[in-house]
Amino acid sequence: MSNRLFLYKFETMEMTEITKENYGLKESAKEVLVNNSTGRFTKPTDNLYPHQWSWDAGFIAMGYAHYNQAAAERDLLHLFSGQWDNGMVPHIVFDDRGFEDKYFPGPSFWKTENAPNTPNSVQTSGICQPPIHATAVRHILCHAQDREKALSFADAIFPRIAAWHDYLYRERDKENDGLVYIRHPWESGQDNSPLWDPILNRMQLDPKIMPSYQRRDLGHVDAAERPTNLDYDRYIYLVDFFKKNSYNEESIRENECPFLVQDVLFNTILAKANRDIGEIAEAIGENSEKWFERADKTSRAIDKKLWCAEKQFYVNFDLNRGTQIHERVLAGFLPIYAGVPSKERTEILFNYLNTHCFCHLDDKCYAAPSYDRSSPEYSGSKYWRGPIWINLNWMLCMGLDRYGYTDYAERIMNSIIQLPSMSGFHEYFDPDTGRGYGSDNFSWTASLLLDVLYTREKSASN
Ligand code: 2M8
Repeated sequence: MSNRLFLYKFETMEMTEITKENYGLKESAKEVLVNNSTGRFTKPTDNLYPHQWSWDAGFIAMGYAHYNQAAAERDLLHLFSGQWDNGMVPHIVFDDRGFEDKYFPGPSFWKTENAPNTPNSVQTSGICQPPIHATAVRHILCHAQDREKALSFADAIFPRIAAWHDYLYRERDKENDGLVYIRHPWESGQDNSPLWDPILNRMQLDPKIMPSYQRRDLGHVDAAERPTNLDYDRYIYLVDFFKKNSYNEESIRENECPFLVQDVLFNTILAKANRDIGEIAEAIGENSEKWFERADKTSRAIDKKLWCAEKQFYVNFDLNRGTQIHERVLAGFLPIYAGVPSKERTEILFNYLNTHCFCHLDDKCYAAPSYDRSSPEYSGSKYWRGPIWINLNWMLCMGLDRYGYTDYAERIMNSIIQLPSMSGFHEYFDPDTGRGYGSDNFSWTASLLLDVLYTREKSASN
């Protein structure tokens, strides 16, 4: 452990106290997951998100993997029960109780049952989210309490994950450059990130064709912490556009989908997941070559097409305009999570991360905010426009560790422990005060905290 870890004092608690508190914290985190479990899957939180979300399921499995392998496997199998015939894993698998009064848009708005390719007995949304699932399955294999069972689970889910990745390369990489596109901000998982402002602002909506709808999220969380109504109009317009195109990828493209983006984070997660499915393939005696080749191809493409030489940062690419989108969001550092950049490029990135714009090691800030705090649009409490998100920081931590920036990685791990113990298991946190925002009892905040605690315990006992 580095000296800095011992020197660094949290605002309210020292490291020794954090260690003492770990047991209680672990039990509280497990309780969050127990309370969010429906018996068939674990929802992100009660009320605000009453269904199963795709990348949440992956992050939730990372925590379960250490102590409740059965729940990790159950959740992923439940998610894949909603997989479409074309391989797409939908971003929401709806609870069959519908909960239309709690969550919008629910199954009656998506109406995916009218589209070809959708599963018969499970209701789902018609878009996807970042493909973290192979990484979650590898995590289960690495931390299995019952290795035999984990191998047979991996064997069973392997063809489904393979079909999911095949879908992405077949349907979403039309330029065959190794980068897949997303077609809705929700597909990125970073819903109202400033990344999407230029495209959403360009969308002129015709009120005559806008469907009427009622937001439900504002009944659970303060409007100041959620996307605006203007954002929501665009989200819903896009869903309606997909529905009118029968969720057919080709016609969505041919009819000029206004939102087509090669997103850094989505492709980074895909590159890493390809490597992980390659390792799963090796563990179960399948051919791994194709997956490692895809990992390399996507990594090279991120490093080439999504690197902005002028800004010295990774940025998104707007396929409709044929231009990069220059926004300084935390996701721009995350190619380090998939081992994409060279050491030299990583040093450039680190020198920017380690400033007041994000979080300087000598500052009294918590983990890294989701958006450059020197930007005029930055807000410490508004959803994906500044607050700390535990999942992004967890990936950042893996990346920093991989390139040897261990002091910073430990600092982030400490914050992943500190923030929930100080403010509760919130969805996101203010980078300066550590105050929690959004929903409370949020599953991936709890599960990734559990992952950090168990991983630390294991490395201390080795
Ligand atoms: C948020 O997104 C959903 C739409 O998918 C919403 O606001 O209704 C995002 O934070 C997303 O990343 C997350 O997966 C989802 C559930 O936690 O909530």
